[in-house]
Amino acid sequence: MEIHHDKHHATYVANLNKAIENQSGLPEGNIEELLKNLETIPEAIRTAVRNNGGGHANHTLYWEILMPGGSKSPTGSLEKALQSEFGTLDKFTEQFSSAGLTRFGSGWAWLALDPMKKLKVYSTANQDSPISQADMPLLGMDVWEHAYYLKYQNRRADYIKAFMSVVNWDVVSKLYEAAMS
Ligand code: MN3
Repeated sequence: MEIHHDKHHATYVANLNKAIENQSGLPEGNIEELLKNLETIPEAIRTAVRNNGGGHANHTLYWEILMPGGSKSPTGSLEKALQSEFGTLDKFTEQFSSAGLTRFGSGWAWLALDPMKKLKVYSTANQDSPISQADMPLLGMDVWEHAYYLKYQNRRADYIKAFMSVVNWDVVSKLYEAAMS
């Protein structure tokens, strides 16, 4: 986790800053604005922004939603919404885990809220962010090998199980409630 944060995430930030320095006319504001408006970004740096900006945003969420000993399961309105969308919480976990397990190569599994406020589970390739497809990410699981290789080697399924056991659902529930209000 230290290497993941201090080396991998830091590299995305450094490369994003390098790509956008001295650029004018970029979407104003924060990283979300860049990712939401990729098509308006000059072609010469668009891929760098997509990869490194996505890398930064995705990892920022990843660190926020993980906490050993955090709230173990969703509560309140998120719990109800997950049950209504997926049937049961176990079915949601199954679908989310499977999205991560079946993503070929590098990418992320997501629980995201679409513009119609519907919960969705899917995966993206590389560092592509749900924000770039107008969705709001609530829970993101890094399934790049760098996320698990040192501890789990090729056993992505074991990493996914461990990941699900340290999700801090308080944070995910708060993101959901803020987005719904
Ligand atoms: Mn990573």
